Amino acid sequence: MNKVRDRVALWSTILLLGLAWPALAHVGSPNVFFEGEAGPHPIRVVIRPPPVVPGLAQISVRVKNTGPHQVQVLPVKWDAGRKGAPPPDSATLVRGETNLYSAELWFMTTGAYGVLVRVESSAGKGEAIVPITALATRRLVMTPLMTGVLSGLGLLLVALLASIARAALSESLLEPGSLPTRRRLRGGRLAALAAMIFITGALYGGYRWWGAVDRHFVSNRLYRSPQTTLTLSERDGHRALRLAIDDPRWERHQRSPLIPDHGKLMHLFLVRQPGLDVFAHLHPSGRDDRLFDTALPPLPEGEYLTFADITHETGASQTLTGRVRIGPGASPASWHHSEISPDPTDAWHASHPVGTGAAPSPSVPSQPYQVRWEALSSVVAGVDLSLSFQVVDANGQPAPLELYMGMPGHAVILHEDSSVFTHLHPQGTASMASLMTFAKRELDINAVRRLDDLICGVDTQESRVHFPYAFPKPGRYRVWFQAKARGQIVTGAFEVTVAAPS
Ligand SMILES: [Cu+2]
Repeated sequence: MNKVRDRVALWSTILLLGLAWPALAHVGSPNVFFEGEAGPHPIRVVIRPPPVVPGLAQISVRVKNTGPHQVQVLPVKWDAGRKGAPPPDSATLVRGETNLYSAELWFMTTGAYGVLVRVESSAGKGEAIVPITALATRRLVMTPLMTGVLSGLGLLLVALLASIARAALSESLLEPGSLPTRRRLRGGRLAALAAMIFITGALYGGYRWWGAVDRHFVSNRLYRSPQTTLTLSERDGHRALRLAIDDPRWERHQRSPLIPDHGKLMHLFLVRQPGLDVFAHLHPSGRDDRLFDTALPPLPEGEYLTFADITHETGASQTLTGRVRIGPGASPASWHHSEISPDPTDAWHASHPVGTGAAPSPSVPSQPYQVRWEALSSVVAGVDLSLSFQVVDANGQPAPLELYMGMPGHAVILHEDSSVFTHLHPQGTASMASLMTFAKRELDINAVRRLDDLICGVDTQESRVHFPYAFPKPGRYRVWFQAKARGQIVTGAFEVTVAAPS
């Protein structure tokens, strides 16, 4: 039986080592969306990460001007650069389409990648880079069928091995046609027994080894959102929130210097449970590389889920998850802090609980501007969409937008059961710090300048902001949009029910 277990263990190991899901900074939303330019070509790129690493990612590139185009894609590992990358793959035109190209790309190891997209046509040529972080996030279990088949084969092998040992001693030296003596027969049985003892020992060794490999994978290689602990403290009437990254895995493996995204080391989102009715977007400052403090706005009491977006200097980005209870009155001063002034880009918003459609609760800070979400005819999981928002004033007139942290707008998407969390920009799902890190490393200076213009110089007179996205699974979602109009941060909360694909 141990042989069976060993075969099972061996195959599990092979499958397990091969199985690694590239994931994003985001929670439960692995696909990467990018909207930008490759030279004179406006493009929209979707990368569907492979189920295994090494594995094939599906890449689709829609070029929004007339072709024919030549589209090439190339994955560039953050520490290897373009010189360490294989030759680029050509994307092929999808049948029945005039400007949609698709390709498959190998991701050989986990870590931060930039996917170079090169587009050439009679209009000229240009490149864009799309960051993606490949990480192992799932552990495969073997199906009962596979277990049965491998167990049967394993048993057969054990029986064959024992019979070979028996035959070797009792029959191998016999003349053709003669019978083994009684002594040889007994020797054969002893050999079979010795072989069984040897196999049992070997299988037990394999079983122990497998257990160690599995534990190492689970505790070191399998990616989980690093856990954080949040504590509240009040001193002299100032409430402050401290986020501590106290995941032992962070200490061991994931610690690498952070870089600011939109000028902030951390973007911390708080969402009240279970109604997802109160939303805050705060910017803690780092006290050291695992403690982050921020002033707390006057949020109503309740249980809050927290999502903290950070970007590493490798270009990899992560979302750290946690929860915190905000009490009704004063909180004890649990850690020492002097007055922490709120960041001017911090904002919070309250709306009706998701699914109720009730009137906004009275704690809503009054806003001189309103956000409108352009209705979508139908929203189906996995279908590419453009989420479009507009900010209007009290008279319904478009409000001129200013850049809010270097962007015309930000969108945050959360599934009702909090299994999906995404922070979007008009350029897509990538953190802008990742995008700029890869662009500066891999693109020429003109392309970097162009990207910079694109990110910071979007025409905001229209007061409309679009985000590329596809909801990863069916269910009810809350979507927040944030922008800045005449110096005021404007937040709008919406909900959408996403249907299962038919
Ligand atoms: Cu932020």
